[in-house]
Amino acid sequence: MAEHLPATIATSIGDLPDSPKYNIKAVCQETGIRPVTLRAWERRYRLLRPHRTRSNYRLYSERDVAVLRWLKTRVDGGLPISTVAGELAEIRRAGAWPEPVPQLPATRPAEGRAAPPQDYAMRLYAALVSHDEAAASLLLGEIHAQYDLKTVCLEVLAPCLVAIGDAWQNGQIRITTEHFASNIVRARLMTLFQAQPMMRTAPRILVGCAPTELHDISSLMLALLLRRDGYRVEFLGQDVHADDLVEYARLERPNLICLAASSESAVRELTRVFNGLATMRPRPKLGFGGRAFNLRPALRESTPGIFMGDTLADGLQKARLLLGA
Ligand code: B12
Repeated sequence: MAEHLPATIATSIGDLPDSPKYNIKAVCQETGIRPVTLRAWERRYRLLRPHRTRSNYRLYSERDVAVLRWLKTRVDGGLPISTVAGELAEIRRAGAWPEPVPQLPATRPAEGRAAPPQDYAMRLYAALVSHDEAAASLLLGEIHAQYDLKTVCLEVLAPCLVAIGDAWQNGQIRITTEHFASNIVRARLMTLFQAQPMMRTAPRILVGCAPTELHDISSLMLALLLRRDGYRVEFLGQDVHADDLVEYARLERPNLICLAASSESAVRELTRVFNGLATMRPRPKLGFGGRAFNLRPALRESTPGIFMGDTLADGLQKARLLLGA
């Protein structure tokens, strides 16, 4: 195919042209969906009705391709196609379209059976500590193609970061190496986060770090997984500004604000923000978690708001309980 399928981001899938243009081979190459899967999705869930040529070959429009990218991203995130098809039908019944998904660089699954996640964590660790960015990037692509997002975050990237932290603490790697490695992982997570479709009508969550807190990778993972679960998530990153966040929340009225803290001083700052937010009416749900609360469980009791759990998986579950699935 001489011409590449559209990589630009329209503001709505509905704005994209619906004229027949691309054959099934081109669409499958571009979206990474296998032809047999695409035909099955069409047949079972009536997701798309591509135009037909005189010889009965399917021809897809730019809009069809954008819908398929949206479906594939949600399915890759771990949702069953039946659920995603239901979501699409609901959005269309409301006369709307899903948010367009930016195109990620294509990743190809490795040949044969996937290695266990801990093997990937260690291979990624080796590539990162030797500053081999090309190898790390290839591995990250492979990992993403093999596992759902939750496994990627919790069973590959998190253990890899912990190993990096331990090596730094033991003097086996230098600070520069730790910074290099964590920035590569963070950049990848940010790309994945931005590639998740944003659900404008879903409950709204702000995720970030307490004032002074710089460890924002775990919050980014949480934001990514919550967005993958269909919530409307904004990621605020490191060191939120206490007074400004309170003002922003008064204007935007999120349903849940979730902040992380890894040290006791960050917990004190978090308490200050939450005391400010507690005067809001209606009051958003205020959630917290992070390393500090795991190292000193007594802090869970003395901090205002809701402890979201020891792990990011607990945090996801708690958000579902608080806001509904
Ligand atoms: C990358 C990194 C940094 C980067 C952060 C970059 C970034 N953008 O995030 C930088 C260089 C900025 C940094 C700085 C520092 N770091 Co640092 N860092 C790390 C490292 C290597 C990885 C952190 C990480 O992302 N881990 C992966 C995540 C997934 O793990 P986690 O945060 O523990 O999260 C788990 C739980 O805590 C929980 N969780 C976390 N957040 C949330 C939120 C919610 C809502 C919920 C429910 C659960 C939850 O879920 C996860 C498990 O599922 C760790 C090593 C480690 N063991 O983690 C050290 C580590 C955290 N850092 C450490 C230290 C000491 C520091 C510094 C003080 C160093 C210094 N002297 O300057 C500063 C502090 C800066 C600050 N003001 O915050 C120590 C902390 C020791 C301690 N007593 O707690 C560690 C453990 C390294 C070590 N082995 O000693 N660091």
